Amino acid sequence: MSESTVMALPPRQRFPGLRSMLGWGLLCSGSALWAQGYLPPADVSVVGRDGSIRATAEAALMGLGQAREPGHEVDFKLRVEFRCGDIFNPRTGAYDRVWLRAYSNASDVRQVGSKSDCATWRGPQASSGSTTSAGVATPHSPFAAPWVEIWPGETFRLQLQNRMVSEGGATVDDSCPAVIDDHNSPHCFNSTNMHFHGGWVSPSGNSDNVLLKIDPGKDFEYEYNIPLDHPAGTFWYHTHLHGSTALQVSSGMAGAIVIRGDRQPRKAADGTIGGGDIDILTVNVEPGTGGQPAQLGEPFRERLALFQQIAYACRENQAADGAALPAIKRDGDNGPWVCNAGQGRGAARDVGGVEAYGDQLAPNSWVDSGRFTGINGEVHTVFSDVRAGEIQRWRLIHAGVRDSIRLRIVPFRADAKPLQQGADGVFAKPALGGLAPRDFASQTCDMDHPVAVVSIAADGLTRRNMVQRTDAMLQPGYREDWLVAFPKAGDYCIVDADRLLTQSVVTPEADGSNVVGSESAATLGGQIVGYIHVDAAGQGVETERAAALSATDAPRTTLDAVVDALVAAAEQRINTFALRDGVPVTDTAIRDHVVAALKGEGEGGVRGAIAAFTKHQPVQDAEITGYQSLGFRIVSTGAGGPLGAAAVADGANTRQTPRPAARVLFEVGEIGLDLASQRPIPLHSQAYSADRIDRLLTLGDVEEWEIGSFFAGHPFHIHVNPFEVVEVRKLDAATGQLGPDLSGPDWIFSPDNSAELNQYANLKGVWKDTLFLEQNVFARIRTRYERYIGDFVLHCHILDHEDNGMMQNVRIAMPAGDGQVPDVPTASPATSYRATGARAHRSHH
Ligand SMILES: [Cu+2]
Repeated sequence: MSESTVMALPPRQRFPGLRSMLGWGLLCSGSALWAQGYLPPADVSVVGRDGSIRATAEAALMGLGQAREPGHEVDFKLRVEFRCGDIFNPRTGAYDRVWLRAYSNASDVRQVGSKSDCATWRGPQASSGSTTSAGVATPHSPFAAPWVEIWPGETFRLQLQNRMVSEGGATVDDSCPAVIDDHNSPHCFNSTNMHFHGGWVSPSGNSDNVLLKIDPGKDFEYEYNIPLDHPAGTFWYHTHLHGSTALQVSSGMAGAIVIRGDRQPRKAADGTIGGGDIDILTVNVEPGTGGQPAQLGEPFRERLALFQQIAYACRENQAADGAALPAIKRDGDNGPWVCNAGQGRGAARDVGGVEAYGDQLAPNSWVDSGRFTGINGEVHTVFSDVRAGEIQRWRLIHAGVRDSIRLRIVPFRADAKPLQQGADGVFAKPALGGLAPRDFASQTCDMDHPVAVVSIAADGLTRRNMVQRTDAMLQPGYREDWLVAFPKAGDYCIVDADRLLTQSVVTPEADGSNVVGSESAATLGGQIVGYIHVDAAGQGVETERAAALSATDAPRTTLDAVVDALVAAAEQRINTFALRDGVPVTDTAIRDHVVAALKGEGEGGVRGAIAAFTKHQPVQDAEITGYQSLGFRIVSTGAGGPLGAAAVADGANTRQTPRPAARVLFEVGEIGLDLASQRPIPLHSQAYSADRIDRLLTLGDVEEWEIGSFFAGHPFHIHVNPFEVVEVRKLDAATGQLGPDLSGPDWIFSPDNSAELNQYANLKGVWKDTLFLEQNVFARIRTRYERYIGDFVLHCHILDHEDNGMMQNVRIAMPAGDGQVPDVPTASPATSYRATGARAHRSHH
């Protein structure tokens, strides 16, 4: 045995009491402390190990934060069915009735059997209003799926029961023809399947296999084996059947998967320290002295925010001549979508639904709708159970379809009316009172004084360095983990701040016709998406921290406050127990390394460095075995005119709408090089075919990909193996030159437009599974094809683009003895941008 072997912390189960014996924090198997001090997000239900959904107060009793032995199963039955419910409408201050495809706990009793019953249902409205007080769950909107918690080494067994049946109980789906002549036209709205987004699990068989189709009336049992070396972090699950993905996700069919971990950092043979779970540092170790201090030794309290765009619409009774579906009801000719609340004698209550692509899930549809991005199945959720000076971990998941979110937390304006808390402890949701959403936000929220937050993870994977920021640009599929400490008690807005259309998934139209109300053609956003009510600080460290953060003279930064807290945790909780020649000794090398890195005294000198808690090490040049390129584009066939106009017809090729003469195609291909102009051009670009393997990759290879977008912005997402962002550059359309690398640590603001931010800042070296590509942006990413073989997909995470064909089949195959993989029919020989001179092209910069 080498002289300085530092052992990982032995599993607690085999050495009971070891941790407390060595002073590594409080071991507590009793439930009372957990319940008192560590509430899981009060906003969602939780799937426990035995598969039951627990109300959130109960969930606190289930021992969150305690390691479990490998080999356990989280066994859960999830039903997909139409559900009746209510969604808050801030324009009216009332709730709109909806009938949506939704996930629900299979043990729940169905309350409403049909859409017509839903109209008259005296439903859960009274209790669906808030997700707030004291961790007591309210029976809330069903339009967010339960939060699943897993530990590495566990099996997540998920029985999916497809109970999406038509009004009479029939399993026949009239959107699902017996013979599907065009797989890239949305179809089969009542068929479904499941995807474990970001999970490093097998894509085959009963695991994360999105090529399966689960038809109405059928059950299927998924089995996800979470490997022991799976990173801990924030992941999610959602439906992923090509043809109905956007429609179902936009009905709320998405939920969070939180993988927990308590692994100590370890030293690899090459001396690299890594592989720890940041969770062991996100713990309160500094005692308070009374009041309601954070409980010693307990994890920072967590909040989960699953952002959704539920694009429900109510329709007129009669379809116009030639139209398959009646028009969407709206306020005036171009106002927001409306639903009749059915107040007054004889008035029929409208029931909203998500039933079409052409007018409901298209490039301009979300902005056109005037609907509001919701959180955890609700619109304008009020978060409470936050104290000033308390550090909380916020897990953010963009589970929406049709909008980007520039997320920012800002305080209420001094002259704004505070949130009103009812006798039941529930905060009332303010109504807009006739104001446009942007005007309401600017009258309520102090947009110019954002709360600084510290980002510790992107797409569930812990960053190498914590980053303090005020904004996160969340694109569909993205996740962010934040450590948040509010400087003062009071009310705060969660806003979607101003952002440029070009940075967004909303495709601009030249005349601005795809924006309504107070939105301008240049920018979107400026709206409230939720609220936070912050209570006074607890005693001790919380009071001190809040005072330091809110000091008028030289306030402390959030990053400094977080570094202090994590250093204190590291000093208590990083293992210093080692065996040297079989003899227990104290070895502080790893602890000292972690503390120095946090303080900015380690290699690189970056304050807040946490690379010891990352799984993925940077891909070195020498590792690279090959290259791939990928380009997204939207094209119009026939006399469709320029691409900008063509995009208007996006999604119109549904069963509801006669197919236009000029077909819009959503394609993925490679990046070629135009030799004359020396510019990147689309190569071998085509829409999805289920029968074609577009990329044949070899297990064990390490490749660099060049990925870009030739028209509109698209979030690139690939299943199974995440990728490292190496660089991001924008092509100057005028000169054909690539601009500077945008992925460095600098925010780059345009001097004349405050809405412009660089959404790629601080992404260099970050591992992700989804990366938004603005039009003409080209990124280099690197990835290792590790452990898993099988067929899976990559696609644009604007999910109606995916349904329309912006997807490829990928196969990772086992190499034969000669190192080659067996032949399969592939799209084309790979003659890529890189292979034809892209390196030279790049090297000009
Ligand atoms: Cu796209």
